[in-house]
Amino acid sequence: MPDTMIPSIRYDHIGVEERLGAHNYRPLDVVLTRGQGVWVWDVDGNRYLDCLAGYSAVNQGHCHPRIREALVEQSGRLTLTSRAFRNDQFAPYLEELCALTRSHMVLPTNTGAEAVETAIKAVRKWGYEVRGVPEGAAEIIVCAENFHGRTIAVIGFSSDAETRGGFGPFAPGFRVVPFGDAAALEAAINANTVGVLIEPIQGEAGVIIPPPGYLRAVRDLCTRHGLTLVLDEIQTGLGRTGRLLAEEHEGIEADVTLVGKALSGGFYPVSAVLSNTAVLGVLQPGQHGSTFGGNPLACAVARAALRVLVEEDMIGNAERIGAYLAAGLRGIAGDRVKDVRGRGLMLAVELEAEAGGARRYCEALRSAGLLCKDTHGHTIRVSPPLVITREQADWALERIGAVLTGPTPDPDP
Ligand code: IF1
Repeated sequence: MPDTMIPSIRYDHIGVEERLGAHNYRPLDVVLTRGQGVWVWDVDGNRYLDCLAGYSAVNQGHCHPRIREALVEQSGRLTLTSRAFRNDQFAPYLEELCALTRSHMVLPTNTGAEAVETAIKAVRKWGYEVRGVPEGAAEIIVCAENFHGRTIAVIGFSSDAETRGGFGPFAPGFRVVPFGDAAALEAAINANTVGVLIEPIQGEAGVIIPPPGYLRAVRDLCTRHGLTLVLDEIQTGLGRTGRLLAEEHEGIEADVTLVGKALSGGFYPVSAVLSNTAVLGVLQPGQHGSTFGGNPLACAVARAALRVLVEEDMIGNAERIGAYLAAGLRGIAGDRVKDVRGRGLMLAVELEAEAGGARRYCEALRSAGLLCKDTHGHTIRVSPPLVITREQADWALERIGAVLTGPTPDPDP
């Protein structure tokens, strides 16, 4: 038994983390030590079904053996060259990613926010050089309740006080319109507008699906006005909603698509800016870059992450089990559930305000063996790895139903 398991000399993980770690999160008091597929185990040997999957970064399941093998193999050969030189993983990665996503060009990045920032730079530059917008006047339309990351430019157009409070001043050049309202978006278009940046489904806002036809209307508006449509698929992409990209539900194609999270297989930060038009073509040598972007280790991991996603039919499974799980959640009796939303395995259960807040139910779910995350006070995300089986979904539904129909849990201590 590892020494951290012997009570007499038990390591104080939580105490040390609280003392030495910045408090920019309030995690559940569970200390995880192992993960496999949909399951994770804490240091006391308790097993949990992971219903967050690293905010969709672990779509392929924890420690997927084929992705791990790619990481281990590449880590013994070549990990970082910088883009000052070329490496033998980059071109195959570009070919495979472009073929899968029908893209014409890729700019490799590392985190989601970095991909968003890179897209903002490229779309602005495209606006000046191709669309003829006066330098420095470019505007990008974004939606209220968006979440695109935590960098200064990105939080500057957030409408969430917790995300932006105390971090100003912010970058100009963004115009916020209500999500789901194509008329409001059209009214915001002017001579300086260069693009639109939106999530196909708003994740952090509580898995908000736009009205039918909205994304198609936004696509048509961008085409008609010659604007670049950037879809942030960092959370919705790579199988989460039961399609490779969430845009497929609406039968549209973005001009620029952002992917991240599950591109990593949950092993190593990888993101990418994909372009179906000349937008990325405006970037010339020396005008943009990053130390780790396109490194051979990231490429090897991402190639394996994409391969298993497709070869093991995780996307189809997300569609099938997501529909099954959503039906089961909608079947939960009692008066606490206000709404069940989602597509594929990007699901959310919104509770009535009278239920007392989602956090306390996440605490109770942890005691029942499920790890979920609350968002915006009253909503519980349900987004397990895409490898979840029907039996595991039944196991989860049984426990979610018991918690949501049982006695009101005590508030978080
Ligand atoms: C946190 C949220 C989810 C994203 C979309 C870009 C990014 C994210 C649609 C930036 C990242 C993460 C960040 C993490 C929690 C999580 C999150 F709650 F913050 F909003 F998933 F919904 N676009 N989302 O969802 O990607 O730079 O993090 O790699 O910041 O608390 P990143």
